[in-house]
Amino acid sequence: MRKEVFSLCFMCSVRCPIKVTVENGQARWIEGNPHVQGIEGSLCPRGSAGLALLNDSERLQSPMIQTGARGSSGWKKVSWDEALEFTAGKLKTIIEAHGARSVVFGERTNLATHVSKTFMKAIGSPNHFTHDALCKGSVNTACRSLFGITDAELGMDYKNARQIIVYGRNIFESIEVKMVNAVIEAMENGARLTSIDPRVSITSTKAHRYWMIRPGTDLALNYGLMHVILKEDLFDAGFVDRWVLGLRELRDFVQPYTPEWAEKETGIPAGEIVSLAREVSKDKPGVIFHMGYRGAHHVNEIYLRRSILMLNILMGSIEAKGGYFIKKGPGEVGRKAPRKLVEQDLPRVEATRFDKVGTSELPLPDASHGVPQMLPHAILNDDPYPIKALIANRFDPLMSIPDANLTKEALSRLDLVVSIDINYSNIAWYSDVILPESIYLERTDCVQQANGLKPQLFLRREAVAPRYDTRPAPIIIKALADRLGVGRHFPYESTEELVRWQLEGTGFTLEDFDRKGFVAYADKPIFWDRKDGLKFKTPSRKIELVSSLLENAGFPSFPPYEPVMLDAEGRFRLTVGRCALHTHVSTQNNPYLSELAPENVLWIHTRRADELGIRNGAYVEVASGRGSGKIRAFVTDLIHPETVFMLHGFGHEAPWATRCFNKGVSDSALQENLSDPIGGSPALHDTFVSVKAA
Ligand SMILES: Nc1nc2c(c(=O)[nH]1)N[C@H]1C(S)=C(S)[C@@H](COP(=O)(O)OP(=O)(O)OC[C@H]3O[C@@H](n4cnc5c(=O)[nH]c(N)nc54)[C@H](O)[C@@H]3O)O[C@H]1N2
Ligand SMILES: Nc1nc2c(c(=O)[nH]1)N[C@H]1C(S)=C(S)[C@@H](COP(=O)(O)OP(=O)(O)OC[C@H]3O[C@@H](n4cnc5c(=O)[nH]c(N)nc54)[C@H](O)[C@@H]3O)O[C@H]1N2
Ligand code: SF4
Ligand SMILES: [Mo]
Repeated sequence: MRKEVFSLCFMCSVRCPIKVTVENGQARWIEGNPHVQGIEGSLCPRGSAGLALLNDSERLQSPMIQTGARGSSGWKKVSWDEALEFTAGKLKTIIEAHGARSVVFGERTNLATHVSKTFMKAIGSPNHFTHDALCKGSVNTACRSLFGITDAELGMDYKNARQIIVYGRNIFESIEVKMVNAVIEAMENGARLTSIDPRVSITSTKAHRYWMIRPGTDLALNYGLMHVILKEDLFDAGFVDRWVLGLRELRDFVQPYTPEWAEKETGIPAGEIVSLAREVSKDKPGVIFHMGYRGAHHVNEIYLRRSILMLNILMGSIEAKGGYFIKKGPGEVGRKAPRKLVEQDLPRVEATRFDKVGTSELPLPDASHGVPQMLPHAILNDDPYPIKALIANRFDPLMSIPDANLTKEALSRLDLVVSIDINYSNIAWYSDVILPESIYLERTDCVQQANGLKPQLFLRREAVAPRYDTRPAPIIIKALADRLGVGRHFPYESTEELVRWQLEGTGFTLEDFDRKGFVAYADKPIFWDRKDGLKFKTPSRKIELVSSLLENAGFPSFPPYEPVMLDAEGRFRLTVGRCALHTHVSTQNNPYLSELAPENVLWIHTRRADELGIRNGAYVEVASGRGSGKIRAFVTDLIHPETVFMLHGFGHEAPWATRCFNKGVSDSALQENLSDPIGGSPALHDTFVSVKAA
């Protein structure tokens, strides 16, 4: 028997719509959902490698309990009952002795995040966090400081853009399939792409204009651009007059930051800065200065992200065709969104969070996500109180929080580490108990509410029965809740039942997704009236360049620029990123992908390599104040001499993931655990490393 199942990819969390062809219960083929505009059959290489994940004999196959020391191969295969009893028993003991707040649940934001948030509320702990801050916390805070809404509520109309400017946003390698297709379409229609990156990424090779910027100096470039735009009155005066507060203050502030000044800091010729400002202003408002996806580079990250957004504001490219738009939800057309479990009437949890978000120490990061990189500090210092247990779901703190050695030391203090995962990830390997999740092709998931110009709902559907003894996370979490006496908040036995509960009141049914894989609340794009209809959520209801959010918390809206210094010892700034063949730390053991990209290499400039006697392809030792490793050198002119670059996600430590075990170096082993204390992101590019021939 042959069937086609519409679902959602989860080889990364972009969640592209897919169509899975299933024959006699076996998945045979995956392609992009042909009915979805902007996807039309396309998929990225990782999406195609989903079949290899499904058939992978090295992924997690049953619940496991560690019988030896943590991080040893003393794993015992156990039944679900035994694993759940063990986990719930330990949690009960910990909660009785130290209170519910001593339990932390961390996860990559996913469709079932409302389930785990409900679990934490039900047991009475404030300590749920998502990965969000690690990725783009400072982008989130920057958006709230200007518009009163988060980055997740903003979209970009790439397809109709005339100018796209990216600051390291590596569109063609750090992939969202819809965005790739839309940018290509825009370029075919004449849009111009400017790529600013200290390294010639694939995106840079496709750009009309490429600037090899000095690493860490993008903020200086933006001050220079704003100087020209304001001096030459190149901005959208109508839009700014109507919607923007603080133009005069911005004008005064950027006055000293001339393009000649910016050239000295960035290495980009003043004349080129002036010409970009003039060129883009001719195409306004169809201009996208990309706010970034991973915005986690420096300790002052929020100011870079604000400056990028301010350039868009000056171009009037907010709620404009070919610019940014505010995403519309079901409420926009008078309809109801799918329900979430957290909307139940649960008692508020008042305790301070482990990361102190919302206190005077970290007042501004988004408390609905938290700040994960604070976890090691909290555990090691019992600050604000003792933490005893961690449940990690679809998240690997050992590779995704900078300074793996520090994180490892912190985890060694915990009484319980639980992972809900699909692979022998580093965190699974260092856990006491593993609760294996069914992979995305084997499970129905919670509804995806996709707000946008047209609000829609998507659904991940079970395409094939689980190959191994695994379960969907909402079922695992409910089983734990039952054992902890809070099961009443989880009114379902299967994820299909949970979806039906979510859809009540929306006017849609589970069966409505069968036809195309999605349902839509509107047929036409909804743009608000730029004259009177824009709804910003700042206190003034306008765009606040002078930000009440920042200033009320005691932070300046426009701090003077501080120059990026060269390292006194001549070391390199470590920069990191992704490639098209891997997802973060998840896919390095995939049978197909590991073959195509088995290890990471260290990009290093030819002159610097020559000085150090390093040859292309030879092993080098790379070391920071926190860790070191051996990695092959990639000697090239295509990177700025002040920086070295490596892919994130290698250097896995679980021996049972044999294809990626010990291959390459983990960036998190080198990086220091530093943060932007205002925005909330870690500063992943503020570590210096030395490099020598190995
Ligand atoms: N050092 C360093 N840290 C970083 C970054 C960096 O570049 N360098 N990048 C940051 C960014 S941008 C992000 S978004 C985060 C991402 O951080 P993470 O979310 O930790 O990374 P992922 O690789 O997406 O997923 C982590 C885990 O999810 C598991 N997994 C995959 N699919 C499933 C599933 O269906 N169910 C379950 N239960 N588990 C699953 C994988 O096996 C893996 O162990 O990391 C951030 N941290
Ligand atoms: N294939 C693939 N696609 C993905 C993901 C994945 O894991 N794999 N993950 C998804 C996620 S969660 C994220 S956050 C996005 C990340 O997507 P992007 O935000 O595009 O980020 P990175 O891949 O981290 O790329 C970082 C780039 O910044 C450059 N860079 C380094 N220092 C500087 C600097 O000082 N200035 C400038 N201008 N550039 C600099 C680096 O050279 C690199 O090219 O990708 C998403 N898409
Ligand atoms: S970008 Fe690739 S891996 Fe990520 S969801 Fe889309 S197809 Fe899957
Ligand atoms: Mo990310």
